[in-house]
Formats: sequence, C-alpha cells, structure tokens
Amino acid sequence: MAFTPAQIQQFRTQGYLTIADFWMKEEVAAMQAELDRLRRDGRLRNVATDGDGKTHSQTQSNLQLCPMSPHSALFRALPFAPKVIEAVRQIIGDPVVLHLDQVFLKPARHGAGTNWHQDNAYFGISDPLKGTAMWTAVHDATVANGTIRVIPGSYKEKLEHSRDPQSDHHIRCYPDESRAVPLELPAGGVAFFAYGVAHATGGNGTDKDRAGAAYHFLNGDVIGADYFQQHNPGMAHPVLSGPYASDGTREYGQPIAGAWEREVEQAAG
Ligand SMILES: O=C(O)CCC(=O)C(=O)O
Repeated sequence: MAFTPAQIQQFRTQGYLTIADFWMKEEVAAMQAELDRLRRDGRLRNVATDGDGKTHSQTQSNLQLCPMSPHSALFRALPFAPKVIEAVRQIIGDPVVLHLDQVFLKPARHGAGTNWHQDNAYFGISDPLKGTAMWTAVHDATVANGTIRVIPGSYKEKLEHSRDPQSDHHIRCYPDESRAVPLELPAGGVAFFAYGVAHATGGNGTDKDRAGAAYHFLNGDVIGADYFQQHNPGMAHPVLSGPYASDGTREYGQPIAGAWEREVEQAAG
C-alpha cells in the first residue's frame, strides 16, 4: 500500500484523495453481511428529523451506528488491517490513533443525507490536515444514491456551524455548494478527507440501500493527554502506529493482528 507522490500532494493541497479498489471483493462482502446483521439486530438508529432537530422523521431515514467497534468484531478489526494503517500513516504521519468509527446507512427510496460539515468543528484539532476520515463505500456510491461530496481546499477555512435541523444531534455549515465535487466510488472504494474538509452526503431515492463506513484517525502528536476525556470518551482509541502501538493489547486487552483477515474469511464461510 503506497500512495504516489501526486496522491499525497493532492491530500496536502485539496484535503482529500480517493482509491477506487482499496478493499477486495471478499472484504466488501464481509462488511455488507456484517452491516445487515447489525441492522437486523436493531443496532442502527434513525437520526433524521423533520426540520426541528428533534422530531424523528417517519418518512426519511439516516441510519447511524456510532461507534460500531463495541458491537462488531469485524468493524473493530478493520482499522488494524495493515493496509489501513499504512495508508493513514502516509497521509497524516505517525503516531496514528483511531479516533472514531461509525456507519451511515441510507435505505432505498427514503435514505436521508448527512448535511455539510467539517469534522474539525466537532474535533477541534490544531492542524486540520493532521486528522483524516476514511470513508468506505460499502455499496456502490453514485451521485444518484447520494455519494459523499467534498469542497476541495476547504480545510483552509473555518466555517461557521449551527445545529442541523434535519438530524437529532449533528451540526452543519452552509458552504458554497457550487465548489462541491462528488466522489463516486464502487463498493470497496475509499475516500480519505482531512478533518477540515467540508463534506456532505445526499438522499438515496434509488431502489437499493447505500452505506458508508467512516473511520476517523488523527496524529497523536497534535492532541494533549486529556483530549479523549473531552472528545468521544467511552470508546477505545487504539494507537495504531509509532512507538506506543501495541496491536490493540493496551486498549482491548488482546492482540488484534490477523483479526481482520480471520473475520473476513469467517464471513466467507
Ligand atoms: O456517510 C455519511 O452520510 C456521512 C459521513 C460523514 O459525514 C462523516 O463521517 O463525517
């Protein structure tokens, strides 16, 4: 897993990059099957509201599970996959720390988007290029089914955010959408975008579900020792690279190396 200098340059200047074939077919199938299970088990929650930020919509659905890792061995193992660690460290540098993991599922015909925001409006790190989302298209993600859009270079601006009236807990901003670039990806494709890059997804009116699994990683050197007491406490934040990486042992009490490959193989039966 090695990015070309041009890809790294694109991340540094535009704040994002995409890889269409990051995950293999079996890995995508495992993610899809696990997401189906989590949905069947009632783990996903509709966060879409009717315009007042409170009343849950009966007609629109933005199904979220955040974090996934306590509920799923597969999704807990995913950030330990060697190609994930290698990709992220090339983008933000060591030490890579997992910040958050979540999924948004947009059901067929009534899937709701996630409105414009910069992750750094939540996360508040000092350098908005030192944290990155890794957004996996769990199903083919197209303009028609509301794939993610980004505003290139927007990490240079700190946009004003307010409560999102279409979600029960999100905040949103209102950037100039004429600058937006849609990132169409086949299932298994990945978009990396920096904490400062404004992004949004759209509704899904097609006849197939679409989901995006979003992992957030930051460079541990840009945060203070008490950062995770204020930001996303109550979940593990494994150190994935650098001298303090322990292969999950420190954070989960057991080594995670090889777990991703095992989980994928198991899912394939
Ligand atoms: O997939 C989505 O709807 C939104 C993902 C997102 O905004 C994020 O992970 O920050």
